[in-house]
Amino acid sequence: MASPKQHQLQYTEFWQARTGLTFGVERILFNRQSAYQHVQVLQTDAFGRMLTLDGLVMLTERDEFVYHEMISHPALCLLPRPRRVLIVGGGDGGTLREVLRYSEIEQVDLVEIDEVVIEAARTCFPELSIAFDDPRARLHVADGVAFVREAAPATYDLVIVDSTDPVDFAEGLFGESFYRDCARILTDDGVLVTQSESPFDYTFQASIQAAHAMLGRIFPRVHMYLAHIPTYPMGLWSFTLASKRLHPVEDFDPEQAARRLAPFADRLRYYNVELHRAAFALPSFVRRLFTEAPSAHPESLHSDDMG
Ligand code: AG3
Repeated sequence: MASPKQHQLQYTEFWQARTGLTFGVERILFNRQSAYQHVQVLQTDAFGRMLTLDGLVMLTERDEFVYHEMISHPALCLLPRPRRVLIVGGGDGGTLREVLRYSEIEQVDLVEIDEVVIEAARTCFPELSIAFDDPRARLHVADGVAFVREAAPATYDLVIVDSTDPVDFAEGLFGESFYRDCARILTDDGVLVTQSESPFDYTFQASIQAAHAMLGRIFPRVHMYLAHIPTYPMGLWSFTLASKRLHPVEDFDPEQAARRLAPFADRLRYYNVELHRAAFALPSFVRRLFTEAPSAHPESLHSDDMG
């Protein structure tokens, strides 16, 4: 009898002590300890190539489109005349690729702290890193917190924070002084979008609430929206859109958005005009994160209590 195919290598991102998502690994394509983090690219059996930073899944070939489309297009279709964009993080190039799809975008500054991430993308993800070669893209290998502190006021229509989880050196990208600098460098209609982890994950609920409260002290409008990302913890992911004036649903003009998307709509695989509204409709447990006090982790879910 033929023996079942066995993987010699597996990779697990642990979400909690012993719970996580495991990938079959065919080969290790890139493996480097940078000054900031452990950067790996793995060839997986089911999700294509996968980029990880310090053991956390950043993207896979198979589902990166969800994250990169959703961190970019809702804001770009909301804004009446987006011209200049700042991406903080995003050294893989995926967010940059989405922003540059719009011919009206004149300049995109991308500030990535870790040049090894850029090198991994150039080596293993040419379909993402090709965006770096666009003449409208300006790549800065620098600390995003310092970059926004030093940038001139009212420079950008959109700031996108495409960061890893709020740990270690990335923590500053989830802090109030950083958000204040983002508000300062945005134009009067400006919008800030950040990736904001999974609302399903107890460990991140408190940081989601804290970030929401901080942003609410700085921006008149703060809204969360959701997308399904199979390879991130819990598979349900959130983004936060903070805006100086525009309401992401009430001020959204579907006809303007459809016109804007028309030249490349057939290349998008997640975002569309109907989905825009749907993404801002939140499940009740997520809505309550913003109306109720942070709760302790429900200990009754712990396996020891199950007998
Ligand atoms: N940045 C957000 C990744 C967060 C994932 N967290 C996790 N796996 N625990 C992705 C960068 C893609 N441009």
